[in-house]
Amino acid sequence: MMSGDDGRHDEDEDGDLSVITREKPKVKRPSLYRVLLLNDDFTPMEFVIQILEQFFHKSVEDATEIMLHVHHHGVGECGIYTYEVAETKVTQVMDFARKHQHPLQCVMEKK
Ligand code: TYC
Repeated sequence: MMSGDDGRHDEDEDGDLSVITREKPKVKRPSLYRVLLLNDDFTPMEFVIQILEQFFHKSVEDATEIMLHVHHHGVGECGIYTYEVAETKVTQVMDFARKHQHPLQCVMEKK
């Protein structure tokens, strides 16, 4: 039985404490999230390229390719990150777009 703490102590019939070692190393890969840009009819292409360079560290060439993909297909991937990093990117992009009065939408989805 657990003795009400972290589960690593146990008692035998005499009430003596013993230590139970964990059998499996407790390691978990973090879940990953895609950060996506959505197309709209108003945000300038150059602005989207700037966002991809500034917040996602893309080259002008890669940024242009991603922007055009979004423009033609409606949605495109900017990068794949752990939850907190992805959330930060989405917030940065949405704040920057709002500041410049563009309707650009950025979302995250679990991989
Ligand atoms: N469709 C926009 C235009 O023609 C460009 C654009 C691309 C907007 C990607 C948003 O995520 C986007 N000006």
